[in-house]
Amino acid sequence: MHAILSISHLAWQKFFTFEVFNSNHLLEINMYNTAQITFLLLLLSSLFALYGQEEFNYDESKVPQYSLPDPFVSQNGKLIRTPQQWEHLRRPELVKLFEKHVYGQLPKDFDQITFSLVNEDTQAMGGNAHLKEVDIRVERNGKAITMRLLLFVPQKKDKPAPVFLLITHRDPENIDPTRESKIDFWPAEEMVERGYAAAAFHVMDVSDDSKDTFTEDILETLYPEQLQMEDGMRGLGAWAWGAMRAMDYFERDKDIDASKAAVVGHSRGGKASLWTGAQDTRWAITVSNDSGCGGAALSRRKFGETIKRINTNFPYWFTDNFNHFNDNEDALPIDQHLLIASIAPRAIYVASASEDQWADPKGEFLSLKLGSRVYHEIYGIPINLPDRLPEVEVPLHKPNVGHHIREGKHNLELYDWERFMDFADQLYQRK
Ligand code: GTR
Repeated sequence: MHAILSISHLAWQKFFTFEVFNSNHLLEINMYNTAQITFLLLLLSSLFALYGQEEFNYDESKVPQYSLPDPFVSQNGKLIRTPQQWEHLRRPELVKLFEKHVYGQLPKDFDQITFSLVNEDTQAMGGNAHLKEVDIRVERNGKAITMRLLLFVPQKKDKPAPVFLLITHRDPENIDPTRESKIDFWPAEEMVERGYAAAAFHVMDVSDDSKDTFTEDILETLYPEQLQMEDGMRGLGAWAWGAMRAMDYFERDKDIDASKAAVVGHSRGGKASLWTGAQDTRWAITVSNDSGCGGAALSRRKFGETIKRINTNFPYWFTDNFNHFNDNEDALPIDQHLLIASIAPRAIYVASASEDQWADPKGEFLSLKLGSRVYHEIYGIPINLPDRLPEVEVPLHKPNVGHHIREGKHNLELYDWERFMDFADQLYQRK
């Protein structure tokens, strides 16, 4: 390494040997060094490629041997067979394990919550929807934060309406209440057309998606003690907390059928939606889109993004304890199939994109297949997912368990939403 650094030092010195001819503004690079520079760049890029291959595997044959914790055996070795045992023993213990090692605690206590309708339009979307912009103000120990919930309720369909809530970290333009911007990332018009209320909130209202500012809002204001704890709440947990406050509102709005509410998230939002669904049994459907590492994908496969990489790049998403599993996945007492299992028997939908290998579509499907055994073996819901990864754009819609792989890149698109709505139609027996 030292040798490489010395070569590179020399080369950079030469690279920057310019001769400037002020008179005619010509800049001339010392060409006799180009051969050495080219050699050096080639050397460096092959070193980076080597490192890349080592750290991020995209080769199925290089997935390590692994064994996964069993959903049906409790921590003290008890066999889990009945819904009673699942709901009172295994599921709570799994949620606790995810709190301790992955996402951190999710404090649910506060002193007061108030909802204010700050803007509405009963003729939104050309009369098809009732727009409500609601400020949700939460107070604890004399301090308060406010998050904004955006909601379009269909006007021309039966009410109360089932609802899809999107947790979003992307440009707020994606959830434009004026609808001057209509982006397929949140196709509110299509949802309304199909009789669903479209709801969304931006994560920056509860915890900014930035390592420098994520503590502002709920962490410093409402739950500062969490920041001192190794298993304290961090960014993803705060976003799940936000989704739960949106649910608090749905339960009070007579236009919304809160018993038919789906929480949806893309990528980092998908990790948060899974955590929401595992924590909060009020959600009828939990949807994860391209959630990958720390979301639906099995960590032990080490395919695409790894725990070490995600903790390094996004140190504010997971609780501090998650760092213990950097390059140490086998030591985890859980894997992500058990997060999916924790959502059972409520419905779960996992969506992937064919070109999104970073998020490991196969690992996401395996996790869904293994986690969804709970529906079958504990609740007797006939779900037995195939061994093979389903074909691209051949959705698999079983009772309570949905899956598809969209053709294309890492994104949330109209195709994905249409499948989520098909699945909800089937679950709620709507046309
Ligand atoms: C990536 C990150 C993923 C995923 C994604 C996203 O950079 O590595 O885990 O969350 O961002 O949120 O789009």
